Amino acid sequence: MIMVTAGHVDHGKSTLIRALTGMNTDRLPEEKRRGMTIDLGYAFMPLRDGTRLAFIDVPGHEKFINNMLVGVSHVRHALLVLACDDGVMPQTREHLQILALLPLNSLTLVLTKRDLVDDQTAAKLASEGIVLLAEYGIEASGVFEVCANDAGDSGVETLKQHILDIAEQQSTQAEDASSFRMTLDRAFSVKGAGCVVTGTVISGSVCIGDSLYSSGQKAKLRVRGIHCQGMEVHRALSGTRVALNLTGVDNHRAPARGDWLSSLPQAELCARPVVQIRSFEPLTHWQNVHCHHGADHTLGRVSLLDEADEQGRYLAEIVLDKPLLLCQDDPIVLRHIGGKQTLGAGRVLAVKVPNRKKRTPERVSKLQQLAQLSNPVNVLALLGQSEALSIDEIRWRWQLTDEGLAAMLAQAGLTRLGTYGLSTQLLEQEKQQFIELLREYHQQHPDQLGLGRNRLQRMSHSILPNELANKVLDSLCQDGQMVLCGALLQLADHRIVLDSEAQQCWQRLAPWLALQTSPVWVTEMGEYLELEPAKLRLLCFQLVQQGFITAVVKDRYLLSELLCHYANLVREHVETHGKLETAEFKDLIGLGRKVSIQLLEFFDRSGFTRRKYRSNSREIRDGELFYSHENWRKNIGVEPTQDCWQPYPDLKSGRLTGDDVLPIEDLGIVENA
Ligand SMILES: Nc1nc2c(ncn2[C@@H]2O[C@H](COP(=O)(O)OP(=O)(O)OP(=O)(O)O)[C@@H](O)[C@H]2O)c(=O)[nH]1
Ligand SMILES: [Mg+2]
Repeated sequence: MIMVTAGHVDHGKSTLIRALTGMNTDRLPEEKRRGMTIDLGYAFMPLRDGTRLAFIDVPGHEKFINNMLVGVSHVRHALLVLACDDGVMPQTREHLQILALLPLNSLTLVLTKRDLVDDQTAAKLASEGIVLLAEYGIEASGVFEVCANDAGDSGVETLKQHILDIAEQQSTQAEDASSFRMTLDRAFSVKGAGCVVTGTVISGSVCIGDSLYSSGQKAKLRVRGIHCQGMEVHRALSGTRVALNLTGVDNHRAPARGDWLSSLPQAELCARPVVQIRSFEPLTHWQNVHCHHGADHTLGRVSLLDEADEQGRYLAEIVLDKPLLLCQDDPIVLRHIGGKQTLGAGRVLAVKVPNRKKRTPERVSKLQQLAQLSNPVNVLALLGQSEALSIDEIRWRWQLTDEGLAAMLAQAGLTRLGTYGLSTQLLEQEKQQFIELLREYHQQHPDQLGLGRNRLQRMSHSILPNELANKVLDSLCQDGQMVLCGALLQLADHRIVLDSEAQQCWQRLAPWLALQTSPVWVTEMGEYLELEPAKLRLLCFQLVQQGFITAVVKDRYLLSELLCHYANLVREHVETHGKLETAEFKDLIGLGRKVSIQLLEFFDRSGFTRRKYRSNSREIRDGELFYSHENWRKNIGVEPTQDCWQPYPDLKSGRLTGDDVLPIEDLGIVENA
């Protein structure tokens, strides 16, 4: 457990910590000389169970408020110190404001310098203090009067017992669900040990030997030693102060205050977080502010997304000068640009923001909904309804271990698909959308096999990222709702048909083609059928798609059946001779050299054969291709007839039926298929 002090300058914070722990928190020579705290000081007190409590002593002077902010970030227990002879002063109020913005578990009011005033003044101040706390909606867990200068003061002893009681109620059990994350407030070099960093463990735990990511370092750092609450340990848990001895530090850029250490790979820095701001005074749009996040600090501007609600809370995007490493619900304390007063604090709601349509009523209302939720499970469930979140993003935003991630996804009702998580409803909705689109497409283009994945995704304007959309389509294929035909997706019940005109042409063309000994040019086909070029092209396109004919080169076709026959010859030849020379192929098929080369190159392009490097011989690459296979009819969805058949290869390689087959509108270059 960690407890932080707060209060006006010279109100006796450091003296109180010394009385409680016997340790002097003012360690810098400058602090000793001036008799005031400048930077954070640390001290430890043994607890009843043998563990230790850490105190962070903060400076009270307004000039050092930045250091105070570093000290209080992520601390859950505070001692508000009020000097009896001085009363409530500006920094008492300011520190209290800052504490009020943080999710504190306990705040204890301590009236110091009790020896300097009478009972009546002390009683008056105590009630004043309680009223002040109430102004910020805080109830003190106890009010104590001490004279910290006096070694045997009973007030100090009573306070000590109170602190021990609070510590006893806090459980510091290891949270297996959260991964390690820590903000650095100091980094220095120790002779013989090397780099040592100190800070507060915000979540998870760290062990000796762990490798950690650092926001200020490229390489991972290894933990060589750990001091937790001032004692050497093997493992440190969240809610404690630790000093880590690290190895692997880049000498060009030593770790520094404001850096983050984490066991998860760190997410991208965020330059425009969306936050819910609780503010003490009205904010204006585009107001300049100081932003304090953990031990990090930057300037920013508040871009308001809505009006303040009854409790003075705004939704806003903060446009940061320097991007910060943020997680969900992280607090960002906002101070006036002049540095004179605290404005409020923002709670991070979103780290990825759209560039446009930021203030649409739907978006604002969704953010408002999000801001109402405090339980991370509910937040994730809400987000998962309208978007697919990457697993890495979920992991980082809520700092989850593998166990924590699985539990959180299950509780939020999210399905994991590949590297994404999304709600079951959203998944169903997307599946239905794909099916509907494909159905519509089949209705409009009954002569087409179907749509390529990318085209279907583009047409659906799917909110899913490509990778995830592919997974959804895969699962639709696995469920048997869609069928993958080459590279084209079609609904399982889709059957393509040749229109009656094409059917008639094909019936005339098929016997003629069967008589041709070599591939025919499209012009020859045109002369035979007496068809105008546009119609002929459409016919060829349909016939290629159905697998009746195949284009060896642009505008030159042969029956797919004949192609399979040639493929069989190649297969047999290579089986017996180990390779096939171009000249041998020419003799095998009994055609000219030019067309033989065209055929062989077609086989190469299809992945059936491979031409050996700097040689005229070929070997088989994928022997499965170009088999005349009975099953093709089922795949292609055309009822078997005597004169129609589709070689298996096209379905497998997808070369002729894939996305590279151009849509029917581009008929001019269709033959390229
Ligand atoms: N008489 C009396 N003097 C006290 C008591 N507590 C602190 N002082 C004196 O008050 C002065 C300031 O005390 P510090 O503990 O340095 O005050 P601080 O709040 O830490 O000050 P900053 O760190 O600069 O904000 C010192 O001279 C202390 O001796 C007390 O209970 N009684
Ligand atoms: Mg001090």
